[in-house]
Amino acid sequence: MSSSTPTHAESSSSGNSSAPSSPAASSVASLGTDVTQLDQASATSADVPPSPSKEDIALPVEERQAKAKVLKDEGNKLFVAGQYDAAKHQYGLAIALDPSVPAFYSNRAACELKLEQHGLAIEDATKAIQLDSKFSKAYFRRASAHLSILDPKSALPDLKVVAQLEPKNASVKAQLEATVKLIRRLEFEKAIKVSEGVKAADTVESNLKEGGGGTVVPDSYDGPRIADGDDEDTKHLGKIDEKFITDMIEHFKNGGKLHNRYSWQIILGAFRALQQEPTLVDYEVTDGTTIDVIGDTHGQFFDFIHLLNKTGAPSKDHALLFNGDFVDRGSWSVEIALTVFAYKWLYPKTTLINRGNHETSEMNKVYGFEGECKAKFGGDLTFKLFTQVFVALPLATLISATQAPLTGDELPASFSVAQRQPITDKDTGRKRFFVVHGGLFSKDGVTLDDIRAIDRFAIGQPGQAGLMMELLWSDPQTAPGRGPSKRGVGLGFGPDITKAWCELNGVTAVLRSHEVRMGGYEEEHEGRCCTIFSAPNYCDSTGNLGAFARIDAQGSIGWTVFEAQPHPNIKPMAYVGNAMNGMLGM
Ligand SMILES: [Mn+2]
Repeated sequence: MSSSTPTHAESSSSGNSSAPSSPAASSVASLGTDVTQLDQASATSADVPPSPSKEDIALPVEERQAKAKVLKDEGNKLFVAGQYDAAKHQYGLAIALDPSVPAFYSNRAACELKLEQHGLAIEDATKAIQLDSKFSKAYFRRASAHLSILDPKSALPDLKVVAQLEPKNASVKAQLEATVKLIRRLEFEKAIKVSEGVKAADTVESNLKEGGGGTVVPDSYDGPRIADGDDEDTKHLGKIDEKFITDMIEHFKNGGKLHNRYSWQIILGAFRALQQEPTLVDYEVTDGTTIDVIGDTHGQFFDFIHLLNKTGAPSKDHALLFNGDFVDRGSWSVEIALTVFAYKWLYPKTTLINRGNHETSEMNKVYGFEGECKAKFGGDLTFKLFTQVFVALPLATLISATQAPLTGDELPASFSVAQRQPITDKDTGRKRFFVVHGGLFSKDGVTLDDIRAIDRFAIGQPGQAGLMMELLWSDPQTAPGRGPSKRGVGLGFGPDITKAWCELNGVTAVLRSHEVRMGGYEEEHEGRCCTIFSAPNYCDSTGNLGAFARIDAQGSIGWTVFEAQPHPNIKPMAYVGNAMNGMLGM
């Protein structure tokens, strides 16, 4: 068993001093110490609104209404303190006692915007508008929710109403204009996509070869340098090594910029490796090796570096799987993308990357990555290059254990059903983990071969429907069956759906990311669906821990959680225009 198994000192209030000997031991310990966070996290994933006590329901009308107002005031305080789940709970109780007050729904919608439950926010804002057709905040929140899920056309009529109701409000006017501009840009991009001749990667490569387009590094450049490739054919592509990556990370930590030449060489190096990979990557965990699964990091570079110190760098016998959403929101997305891509270039077999819903061109236009690329590289060629490379990212990874699993009494009672009574590969009897950014599907019977058959290059962007969109966007729900998505894109899938899918495909558990969990991770659906989120104190405001999973050759999972780190004073989404930022609730 590996001695480099992660510990979780930062999560432990009981001062755990002895390093656990296996992922199994680590998992038990962190379950023991993270109870508070997990309880909070389950509030995020709860689908059922809260119900007030029988006593409160039995109160006379005026007293019930007074009580509802007190609950709303409590909700307001919690909201200001950044406790959006708890605030949402109080507004829900207020609504249950007095469903006639539009502000209760509108305030709950504000919480749902913060929790990225945009579908629910649209529902609540609509209820508020039905109760009061002149309630401009409710129109504004509904518009914000539509914009957040990239439906600016639906946001536009609401913003026009707000502008009419508040004709002197200059920021509303700016937001209306920003939305009209966004609609034009998205339509323009769609129109030119068809006629796009030369691809960004070809342009960049020929620039490197011919020394044009800003690819010559001046002597005054003081950052790390990539050596030329060994022969005439690869000279312009460069040759990466471990020392360069270490130096680059140090340079980034000190606020340094990498010369565009080297950034382009890194992105192309990753691109060549990614293009070779299938849509569903198979990874076997051989005896004595481990793989770490990392969730959303969202441009939080200083947390990302802290995380890498805990996982260790990828190497021949230690793999890292980045499960999507490493860009957007945080203002160091470029630095994270270049680090991940540099490792992909250096260690293509043990640096694995799944695409997230944010590795997509439309999301990048709204949530900051496009603006960050323009600011840090100049021009729009590098963003186009990233867009092209993101299309090459695999959509999922199947991790297979190679040793017999520990089961039943061999594992502590606190282990999930999924671990103690594992569903295994029918042929080998080994545990397998399906790792994907979002989750499962709107129909039954989807097989691993169906996923392998997705032509990700032909589809390009995930769009509004289909297996690719569902892999990137869907979320688990606590209720059985399937339901509409809380976030308004994709769908919710229940524990029965997960179990049936795992049985059909001989998969022990689905490991996914895509949603904040206060404890950094959460074992849901009896452990058959685990959420892993690796951006602690998400957007500098959520107060959550980050986490990663380590899987060994037997297929046992250990969890490590970690806290947010200090970072230079640059806000999330610093590269998004103010008007748009205000509508996205930042
Ligand atoms: Mn996501």
